[in-house]
Amino acid sequence: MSDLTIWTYDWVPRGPRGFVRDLRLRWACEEAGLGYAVQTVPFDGRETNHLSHQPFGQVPFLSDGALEIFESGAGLLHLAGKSEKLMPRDPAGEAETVQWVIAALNSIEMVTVPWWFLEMSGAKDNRLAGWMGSRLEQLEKVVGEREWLAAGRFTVADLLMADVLRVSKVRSFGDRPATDAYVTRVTSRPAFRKAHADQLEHFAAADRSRSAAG
Ligand SMILES: N[C@@H](CCC(=O)N[C@@H](CS)C(=O)NCC(=O)O)C(=O)O
Repeated sequence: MSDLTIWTYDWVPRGPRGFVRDLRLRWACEEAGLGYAVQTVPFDGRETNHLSHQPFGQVPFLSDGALEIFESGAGLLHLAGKSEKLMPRDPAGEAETVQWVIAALNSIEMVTVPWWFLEMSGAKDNRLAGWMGSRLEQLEKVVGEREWLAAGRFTVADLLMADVLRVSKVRSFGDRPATDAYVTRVTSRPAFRKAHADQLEHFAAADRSRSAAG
């Protein structure tokens, strides 16, 4: 019996389904064969209703017994500490994995998310396009030269980078065949497919109970 609980929203609109970041933690647990439960906080009133668990009112957060961790990257590193399947144990392999986890968050997602928000807001001239293009081009070179980001094997860094990159608007921004192949390779893993299907089912079940409640 595991003490791991992944916390997500009780419901979200259709748009973000399949992309809510609890999927990162589900996916890591599936890869590692770690048992976990999923529990929810209300989506309505999220700005204020669970700030003691996630100070920005967001999800996911992870609990492991009495320990609680917010930020999906921190949750992933916590899970990686439990399983060599997510991160090698030799110092060089571990350092490389952590480095690429931070790069996924702080060099790539730090650009893709604000770029995506501007796109979604209908900005005609997205002023982040140049920055976004150069980061994605640099990454294209990296994944053109290696199959996995760190330690010559799948790690939690690939899980996170692929999750950042698989967003459809990001995928359709420019032609980057090595990155396309990389994202396809990582998201073809059975653990991703299960985590993705489970998240979709979680929110479909939420729809059903909302309509049953009238
Ligand atoms: N940096 C945070 C970002 C979390 C995040 O953006 N969560 C989204 C769902 S994927 C959310 O809760 N959005 C609702 C909101 O911001 O009000 C992490 O990686 O955990």
